[in-house]
Amino acid sequence: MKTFSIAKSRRLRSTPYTSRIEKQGVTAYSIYNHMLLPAAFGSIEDSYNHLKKNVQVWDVAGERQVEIIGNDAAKLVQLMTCRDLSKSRDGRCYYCPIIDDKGGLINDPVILRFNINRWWISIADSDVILFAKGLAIGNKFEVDIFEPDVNIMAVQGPKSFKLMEKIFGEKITKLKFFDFDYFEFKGTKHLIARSGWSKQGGYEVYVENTSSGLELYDHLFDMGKEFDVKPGCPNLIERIESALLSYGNDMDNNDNPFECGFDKYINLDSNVVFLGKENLKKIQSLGIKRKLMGVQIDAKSINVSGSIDLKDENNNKIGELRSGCYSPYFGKVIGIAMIKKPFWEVSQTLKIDINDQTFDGKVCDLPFI
Ligand code: THG
Repeated sequence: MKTFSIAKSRRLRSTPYTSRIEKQGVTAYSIYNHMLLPAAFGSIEDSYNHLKKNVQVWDVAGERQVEIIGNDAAKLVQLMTCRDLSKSRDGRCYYCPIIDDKGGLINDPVILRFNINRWWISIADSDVILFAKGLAIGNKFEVDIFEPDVNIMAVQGPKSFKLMEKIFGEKITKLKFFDFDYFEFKGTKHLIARSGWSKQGGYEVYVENTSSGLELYDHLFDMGKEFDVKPGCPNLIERIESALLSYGNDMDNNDNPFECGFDKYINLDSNVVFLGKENLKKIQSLGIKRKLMGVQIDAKSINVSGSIDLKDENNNKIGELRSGCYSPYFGKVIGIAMIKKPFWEVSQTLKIDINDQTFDGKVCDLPFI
């Protein structure tokens, strides 16, 4: 098989950690917000087993920040999301679907509130900054919108708590899930949140001071030897088992937040103003015709690029698989699929062709575990 490499350029951005992870054995990249996002360090299954037991440091600088400051900052942030942020508070993160006027998903970021006039939108892979600027211009909002030089480093896994305590002291273990605060490392304050794109626990360091951040990166590996620290990255198997959705893979602008199971982040009853509200009300009253569900397939491997049709026994298409992997936990392939009504019922049987072979599967709830 021919192998290809990614041609780097200014348009395809490196991160401050790239030279380090290349020395540490990164074997695959994905591209996220026009930036390199490591996708593998050797075997994804080995990394998955390691992540569930130990601690890893991840270069997730591709999770870019869109900073919004100014007197209309709160108005603009609220205009973009169907989640009611009127009772949000400073120092907290909020997972929020961003939608357009039709109710189509634009992104599913984590939104950080510093104060009512300063927010960061920590984005998944789409150009939210352009959408935000368009809305601000059209509405003549008094805001500044820009991408600050912030490069997130995630520390994930059950031993992340001990490792971070060793460096930042006991105070960091008191940080609640989705809260953030500043913690000092050798005289430099770093914004740290208890969050991350795994369900194994951990932190995200929003590095603004790059040289101190790189020193911290190296220090994590020095101090982490006793916890078997390794470089890692968002892990396909772990994130599918945990049903952490990936924008662009599991859902995109053609899907609405009800179809994606975001019901608890949709507030149609409060009087907050956001784009697409009337259309979401319409969608809610008509009822959705498809939704994201889990599937389990009696196969030992799968490679999803694009999407793969799911069929019933009469070969009618009942949905499409959008992400999938072999799960060591279940001993079979699991995946995230958009399934048509009425086939979305748990235990609905299905067929799928993988590498010219047909396999049986069934629909199940998300998350798998
Ligand atoms: N961290 C930060 N930015 C990000 C991501 C991140 N931007 C891109 C991408 N990931 C956005 N997508 C998600 C998806 C899920 C979660 C976070 C970001 C997540 N969900 C929890 C869950 O589903 O259980 C918690 C949700 C909640 O309680 O509100 O953590 O990972 N900085």
